[in-house]
Formats: sequence, C-alpha cells, structure tokens
Amino acid sequence: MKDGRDCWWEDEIKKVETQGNPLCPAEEMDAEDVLFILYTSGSTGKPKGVVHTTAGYMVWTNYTFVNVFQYQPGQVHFCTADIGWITGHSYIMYGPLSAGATSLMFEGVPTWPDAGRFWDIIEKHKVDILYTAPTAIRSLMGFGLDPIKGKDLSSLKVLGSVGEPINEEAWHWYHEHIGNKNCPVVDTWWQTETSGILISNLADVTPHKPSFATLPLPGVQPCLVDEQGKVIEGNNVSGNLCIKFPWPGIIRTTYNDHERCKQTYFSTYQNMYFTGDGCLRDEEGNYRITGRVDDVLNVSGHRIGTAEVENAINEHPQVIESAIVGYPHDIKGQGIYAYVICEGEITDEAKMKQEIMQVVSKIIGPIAKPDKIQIVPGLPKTRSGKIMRRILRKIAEGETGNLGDTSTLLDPSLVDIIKNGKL
Ligand code: 7RM
Repeated sequence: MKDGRDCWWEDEIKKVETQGNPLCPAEEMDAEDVLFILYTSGSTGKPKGVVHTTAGYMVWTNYTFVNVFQYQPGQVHFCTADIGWITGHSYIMYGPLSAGATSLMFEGVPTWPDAGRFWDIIEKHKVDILYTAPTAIRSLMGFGLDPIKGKDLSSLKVLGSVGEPINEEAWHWYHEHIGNKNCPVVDTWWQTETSGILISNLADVTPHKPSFATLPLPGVQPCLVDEQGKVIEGNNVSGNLCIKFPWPGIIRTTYNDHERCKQTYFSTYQNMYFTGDGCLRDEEGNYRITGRVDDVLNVSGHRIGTAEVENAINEHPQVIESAIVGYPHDIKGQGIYAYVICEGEITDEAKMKQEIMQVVSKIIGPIAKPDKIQIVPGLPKTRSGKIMRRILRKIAEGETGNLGDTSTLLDPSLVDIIKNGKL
C-alpha cells in the first residue's frame, strides 16, 4: 500500500454508493489507445510486453468468438483458461462479453476435488461451449472414464481446443467422450500477438479434422515460407508460417521497445508477419501447426520436429504426455531426449522404454528414436499449459545450476524431481 497511489476497494466502493449512483460512466477511447499490455514469457531473453489497442483487439475477439464457436444468443460459454493468459483475456472477457454472452469463470484446477470438476460444472450450468487446452484434456484422459460416468453433458454444442497442437488420441477422446460425437471440435490456432483466433474451422460450418486447425478465418492470409524466405505455393507442403496481410487485432508494438517488435515479428521475412511456428498444408489446403520452429532438431542431418516425435510417443497406450528436447551429441550433432509421463505404476521401466522406441520407430522411423528416455511424474508447465522447454533443454544438456526464470511455473518443485532423475 503506497499512500496517494493505492486505495482500498471497500473504501472506494462506499463513496460510489453514497453518491447514489452505482454506475460508472463509460470513458470514450480512441481506437488506437492502448487497451492492455500482456507479457509473453519468451523461450529466451527477457519477456516482451505485447501491446494491443482498443478497437482492433475488440473487433477481432468479438468477430472470432461469434464465428468460430457459432455463438447463439443465450448460450453459456465456458473457457477454462487462466485469466492472465491471452486466452482468458480474449475468450473469457472481451470476446464473449462484447457479444453479450454468459461467460462462465472458474478458479481452481480441473482435478480438484476430483477429476470430474469440469463435467460437474458443465452439468450444473448447462454449458453450451467448452473451450479448453490439450494439456487439460490429456491430464483428464489419464483418469479414465469413471469421472465422466453419470454426468449429463448433453447441453454441450461446441468443443474448442487451444494452446498447442492437439494430438489425434486426445482429439478423439474429447470428441467421443465429452462431445458424444455430436459436437464439432474447433482447433483454434493463434497467439498472444494476434489478439484472437486466425486459423480454425468454424463450428458446424466448415468440417473439423483431427489435429488440424484447418483453414484461415475470412480476412486472414497465411502463407508458408522456406528458410530462404521464398513463399511455398501449392499443397502437401510444409514451412514456416507467416501472415501476408495485417488484420485488426495484430500486435501494435512491444512496450517501450518498438525496435524489438519489428525485429521479432517483421524482419525475418520481408513484408510479412512471422509467427515462429512451423506448419504443413495438406492436399486439401488444411493447415496443421507442427510447433515452434525453434523446436526442430537436427539429428545426423535430419530435420525432426519435436512435436512429431511427441505425437508418436503419445500413441503408446500407457503414455499420458511427453516432451522432446535436443542435447549436444558427439556423433549425431543433436541427440533426442524424451521426458515421458506414464499412466499408473510402471513395474518394468526398461520394457516400457523399449516399447516407446518401437512406437517411434514404427510411426516415424528409426532416425527419430529417442537416445534417452526419462520417465517423469509431470512436465514443467506454465499456468497456461505450455511446456517450458528451456528448462528441460538445460536439464538434458546437464546444467545443474541456474535454470533461469522459473517463476511462472505451475509447480516449481517438479524441476528438482526431474533434475534428480536425469539420465
Ligand atoms: C492462444 C495461445 C502461442 C503459441 C503458438 C503455437 C501454440 C496455440 C495452437 C497452437 C497448435 C493450436 N497464445 N498454439 N494454439 N499450436 N495448435 N490450436 O496459446 O501466445 O500463449 O501461445 O501456442 O505455437 O505460436 S500464446
């Protein structure tokens, strides 16, 4: 509490009430007035303050909310995101509220008091739209079907996914066991810097496709670019995902450092916004985000996407989740280090690891087999469910001391457990 700067809510609210006018008059803003600054952790270096402005941000969150989820007046929207994540800003607050929707806010974790928490909330409040992250889906999958049994989820019309690529197994579980195969799954790709969704199917308007964000929203012009900055035309191709033309919600600047904004997003490729994500476009023109491009490994000259290996490992029925990082390897240049969370008790670790190798070998090929597999009880994640690869990379590289800033971790104690189990 600093005198002259801070004041108590309970004192201030009394003043409003004694004036007999509980309404706060709206303040008129300029379209380009700063609306908020949200810091992105950034995998390296110091966090950037992403600046969004009033009109563009609100237009984009409203437009995407109404169209992607096909929101109908009267529906209850339940976005499970943390309010401090851009997803909470855009799809708990601004998008739904600007559309007059009922936005259900939840404080807590999906597994307390038990793993049926989401399903109880949906039943109790007759939720129409559920918007959550693959990390939550996978963690709830790990509890089996018991927590869902007897829960009435029939109010659900649309399911959404956000934050990371959703693997096929999680997609099907979500579609079948939560949506009763009746609800479209919108896989929404976007970033803090974009304000709202840029690539997604539209519920019941355009088809969904497991693990594909599918098509750009009207007005969005994605393109794939190769290492040399050449635009890759045609289908059945992959490259770095860029956006050719601005949209209302595009990042305006990084707070107090406009140069950094230009440098990070607008200089890698000329006249384009660079997302930092790798992406493939299939034969029908659907987009599939494969993960951050700085998450690509070079193993004996082969480019291997960490997401690809993770997807393969996750196909093992006893695997809940995994994270792949590279580490310096004398012969291969980079070796593959896998952190794996398994379901239930693992009695024979060696056998489990052997099976994981076989799965990867079968799905991708022997080149992608992890050199080291460490079974872990959990992965270091931010509150928004993003794996902090920077930490895992440092551990895999043998760093025992400074792991950098770990203050945004959901469970910092995990780091020591993982460090102690290093191979
Ligand atoms: C909304 C949000 C952005 C990064 C982004 C991607 C990844 C987000 C998806 C996804 C695959 C998706 N903002 N990402 N959504 N990857 N499919 N549907 O997460 O600024 O916190 O993160 O998240 O790598 O660049 S964020």
